[in-house]
Amino acid sequence: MTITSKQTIDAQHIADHNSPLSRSLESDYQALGERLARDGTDIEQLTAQASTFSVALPSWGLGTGGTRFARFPGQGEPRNIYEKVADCAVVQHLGRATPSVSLHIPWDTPSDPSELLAYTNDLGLSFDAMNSNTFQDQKDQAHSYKYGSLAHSESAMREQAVAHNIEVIELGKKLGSKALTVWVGDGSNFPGQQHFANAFSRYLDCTAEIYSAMPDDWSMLLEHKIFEPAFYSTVIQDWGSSYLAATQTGERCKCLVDLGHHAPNVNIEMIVSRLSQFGKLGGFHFNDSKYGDDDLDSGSINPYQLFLVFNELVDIQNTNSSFSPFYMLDQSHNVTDPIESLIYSAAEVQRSFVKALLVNRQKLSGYQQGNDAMMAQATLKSAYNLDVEPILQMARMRSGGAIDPIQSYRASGYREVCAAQRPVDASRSGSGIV
Ligand SMILES: [Mn+2]
Repeated sequence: MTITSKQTIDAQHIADHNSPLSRSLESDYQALGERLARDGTDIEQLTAQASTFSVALPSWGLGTGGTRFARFPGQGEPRNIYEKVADCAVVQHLGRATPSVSLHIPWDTPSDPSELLAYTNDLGLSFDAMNSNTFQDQKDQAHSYKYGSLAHSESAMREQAVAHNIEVIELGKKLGSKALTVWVGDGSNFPGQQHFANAFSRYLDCTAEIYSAMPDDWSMLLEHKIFEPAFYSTVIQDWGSSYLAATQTGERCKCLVDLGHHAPNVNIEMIVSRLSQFGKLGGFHFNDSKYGDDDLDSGSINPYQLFLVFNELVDIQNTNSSFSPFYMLDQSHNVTDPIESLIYSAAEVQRSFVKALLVNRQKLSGYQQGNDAMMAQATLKSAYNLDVEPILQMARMRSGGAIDPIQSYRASGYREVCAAQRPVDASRSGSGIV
């Protein structure tokens, strides 16, 4: 039995699993170190930087997701926020890149915040940005969000939505959070249904009210989305609307970019650059997609795009040391074990970060200045094409994580123990959920 009473992976299990793998890792690491040294790059410095990288886990990402058609629940799914945090701890203890949890309210509202905070800290985790929800109705809610929330035509709905966001801030203060992420489903399904400017004005008024309720050291993150649940127009549709809203609202109100919330083929890395150039890039939600807002695992479809996004983020970091956006995985795990997907995805995001660190920016700048398109793109590709897996493995092992976290997780028997301790909740097994 490798599960402790706190339902996590035993450190000894990880060490035992690492043991037979460490020799080949040392050898691979040395070979990569020699390869990098030829270009004047110190592998130890890269490994240290890889170790500092972190991305938050979404509290809703630990259960099995679904489409609008169906959801097929997995075994041993977490049934409450404590079990979700316990699963987050497993992801972190094995992968060592995900030390915080981003809570969704009211899906994961704790009855006793201080007890949840103590439990979470005890597992070595903290809380990241808080997420409000005014895109669906809750039981016994006075007013419906069917036709919107912060941009609703009626003041009663707007007031209710503002009050909810302020409650989320108050809860977040008790949990040590420093940011509120606001995404609204407001929009319209038919031309003429909604007056674009009036709806945006109502949204801005409400956002200002929420902003004024935030502590001085908090950030407000506005997440835009091109479509869904509204199909014709959304109030915060694109990065332009998001930038206008963030600028209007205040200095600590910034834009959050979710990889899946754009029209097909949009140049997301350029959006990253534009927003940061004007001090308005506040956060990022990582996932991947083939067709729309698919919420597939990060790097599973277009890893080069993920690299190009990090190429911009590293470039920004190099010129602005205070740049520290809120990073979170925002994925729906429909056919995989969510713990495995989150471990793997966090490593994919971390991999893109490390590869972006390898870009020879001096050379790139020279090629850009000289309009050498071929060599400029080849400079990016040479960083992208390098296999940095030994760096990720070494960073994990040195911080107590697993060299091969997925296999270590499978060998631990954690899911089997959860399956026995957490019977399937029949009420959550039928319809799909986004
Ligand atoms: Mn998102």
